[in-house]
Amino acid sequence: MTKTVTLQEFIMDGQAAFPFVSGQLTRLLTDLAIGAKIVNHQVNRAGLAGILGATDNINVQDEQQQKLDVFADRTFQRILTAGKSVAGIGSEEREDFILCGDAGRHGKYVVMIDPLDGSSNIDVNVSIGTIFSIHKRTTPMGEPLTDEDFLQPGDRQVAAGYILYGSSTMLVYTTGTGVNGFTLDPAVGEFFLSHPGMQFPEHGSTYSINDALLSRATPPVRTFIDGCRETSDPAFRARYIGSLVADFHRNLIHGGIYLYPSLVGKPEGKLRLLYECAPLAFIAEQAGGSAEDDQGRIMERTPSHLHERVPFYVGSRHLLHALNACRKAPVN
Ligand code: P6P
Repeated sequence: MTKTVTLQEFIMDGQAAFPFVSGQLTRLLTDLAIGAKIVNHQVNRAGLAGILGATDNINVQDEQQQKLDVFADRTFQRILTAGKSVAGIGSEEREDFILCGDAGRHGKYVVMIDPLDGSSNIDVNVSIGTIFSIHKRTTPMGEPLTDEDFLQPGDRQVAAGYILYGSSTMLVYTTGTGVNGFTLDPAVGEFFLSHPGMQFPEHGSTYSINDALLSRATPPVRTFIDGCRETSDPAFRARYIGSLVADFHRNLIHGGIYLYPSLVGKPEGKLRLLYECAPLAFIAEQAGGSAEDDQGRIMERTPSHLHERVPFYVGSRHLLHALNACRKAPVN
């Protein structure tokens, strides 16, 4: 039986390939895995620990903050700050970025995080996730962080990943040399390499969109969805969990496309560029897929502010091509 590789061993092997690195990225990835284990423990016992449900707070997204949202946000902040690799964190749950350590003067990296995406599903026991994106700071070490450290295009990400708290808990990430998935063995508290070299299948036949939005979507998106519904391919199916990480992960494994489109009255759509779309776009492209908004590659977008929203179409390359063909078709 081949030895199973732990996440820690995999990260350390990755560092060994770059002998002159400081080890701060290794520490950062390790800290994210620790945060994942702590959040996972609480998510798995939420119904018992009296931490289901919402707080009285409305977050910066104008969404009811769930108790587990707050727990996850504080957990990752505490661990990443203690790790000293991170100068600052931009979180979905917070208006402004937070400085880690001595006013963010030290720490080589900044982290964008959606601590618990899909948290409205917690009370009904549907899979939820954490999404993270890692950039090198642009301001010199020793100087205070500015917004510019966070408002970087996806192409400049050093690493990106997600944790899926599902039937099993997985951590999937890339540092730009492919995508690898690790499954948590709760008996030993370790993530083990379970999905090496993840790639979208050549052909996908799943489309994920909130059907209730379609009447407000643009004609190309409506034409594309009509095509998915009317195709002669019996394998085509609609799957929409309403939890981005879960929908993305299923499509990564089985092939498919997830769409959160621009809408009449809401041209920017719903999903956030910095800590949802850009990290998942990095993973998608590293796994042989595509990730776009209505103008092109998400990875080329330079954010204008921390909580910028963009339309998001991500998944199997051939399905994004089919969507783009609908954009070019004459509108009758
Ligand atoms: P809707 C959860 O709030 C989220 O950000 C994603 O996880 C999910 O895919 C989407 O919004 C669901 O949005 O409008 O379909 O409920």
